[in-house]
Amino acid sequence: MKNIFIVASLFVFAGLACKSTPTREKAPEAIGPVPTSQQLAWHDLEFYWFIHFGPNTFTDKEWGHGDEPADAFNPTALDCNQWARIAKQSGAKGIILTAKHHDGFCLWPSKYSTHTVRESKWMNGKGDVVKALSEACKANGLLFGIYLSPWDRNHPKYGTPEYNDVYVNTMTEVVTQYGPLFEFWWDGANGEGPNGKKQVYDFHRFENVMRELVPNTVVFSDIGPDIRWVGNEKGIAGKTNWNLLDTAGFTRGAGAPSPDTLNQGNVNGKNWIPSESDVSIRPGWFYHAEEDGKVKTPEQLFDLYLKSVGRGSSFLLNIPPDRRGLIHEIDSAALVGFRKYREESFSNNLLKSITISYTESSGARLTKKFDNGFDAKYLNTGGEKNIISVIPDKEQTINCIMLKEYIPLGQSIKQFQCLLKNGDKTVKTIEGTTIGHKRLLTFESTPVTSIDIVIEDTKGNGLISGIEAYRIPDQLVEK
Ligand code: FUL
Repeated sequence: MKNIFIVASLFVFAGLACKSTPTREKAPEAIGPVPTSQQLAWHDLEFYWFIHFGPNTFTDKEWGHGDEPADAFNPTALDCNQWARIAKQSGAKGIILTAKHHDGFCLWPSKYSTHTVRESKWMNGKGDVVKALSEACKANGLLFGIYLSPWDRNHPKYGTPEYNDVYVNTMTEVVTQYGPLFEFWWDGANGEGPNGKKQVYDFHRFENVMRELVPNTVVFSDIGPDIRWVGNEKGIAGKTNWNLLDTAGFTRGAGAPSPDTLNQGNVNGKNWIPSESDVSIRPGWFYHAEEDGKVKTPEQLFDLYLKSVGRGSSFLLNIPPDRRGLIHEIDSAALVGFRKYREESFSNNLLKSITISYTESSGARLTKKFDNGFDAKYLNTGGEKNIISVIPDKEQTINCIMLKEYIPLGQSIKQFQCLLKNGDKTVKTIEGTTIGHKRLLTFESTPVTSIDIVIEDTKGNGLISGIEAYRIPDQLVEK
């Protein structure tokens, strides 16, 4: 009896094993470097502000010399809550403030400098812009970040080894007093100090201090460690944009890889260092009244959004407060328009009720139905040359496709096509290279009954984790 039971169990077990083996999906493996949890959270922010504010605002300079009197800094109606309110309304997720620019003036009363808000007449020397903005961000549900220029044209120690101590001390002050910080910005500009000397920065030490004090803060510089510069100040990422970068043999500033490499990343790069696309809403980084007529339009801002976020990068948009210490009305109107365009464009996903069929990693052709848009974690296609057919329940006229790749397991898609079909006919073919965090492709409005996404070339898995389509206002289609 016992033996019969054992034999019967074996049959059942063998039967189960046979049944499941041929169709079993292979769990995908990570391909190459993967993001840290902090980097992943940062990818999701997509759009946040830069604020350049300081003596330059009042002296009409872009690069102050460091010898401006502290009293030059004198906003008449500074209101960090107004900045944060407008940032929030614009849909930004955070603000990075120039706590110190190249002129060395500290927007907080640093113990390690004599060129600070404390030495100015503003609020009788009792003001602290860094504190005020960090509090305003918290109150408005925004993240806060700090730019602290290593180049300092004021500090007497600049150009000597002791300046590295000064930098570490000021960095320690801001990260411990005004956190939590989502991002910290190391500018690559490196010129001479007031003593005519150039500094040899101890970035190795700076990095260790950051990691020790604030391990959750992502650190930006031309070459990371966490986020890289996009290689231009126009806010434009490469159409091919790898989140990977080789940094061995390179240094920050002049020793960084070429702007082209920073723009596109390295296909087989050894480190996960995604790009951030920075640009100012005006020609300058600081406010200049004569640029009031040159504020970017909502259309231009939307175009930059497509060329940064839509290429898997992030959009760091600088909004410089004026001499009152307020965001100018013209800038805030442009931001309202930009927000409206994003809402109008992306609030109605036209691929809500869809059927998707694709070949999964075991080789089986699967069909899945979605009633409220594609919401699977990813399609485990196994990375073979694969056709993912997306069929909406009725014909849809679209001019924008949004794709996402499952980046927690790395970035692997090198080339893809979207075939827009009507009936059996392919009416339009859209070519693309990388996808990464997000890829927005825009084109002339086209009625479609299905879309074939063809993964042409990948380094491995090619895990698609987002598929949406939209009809955006025609004038916003990327030029
Ligand atoms: C550059 C600086 O020299 C500019 O003044 C500005 O701060 C920009 C964001 O980075 O390197």
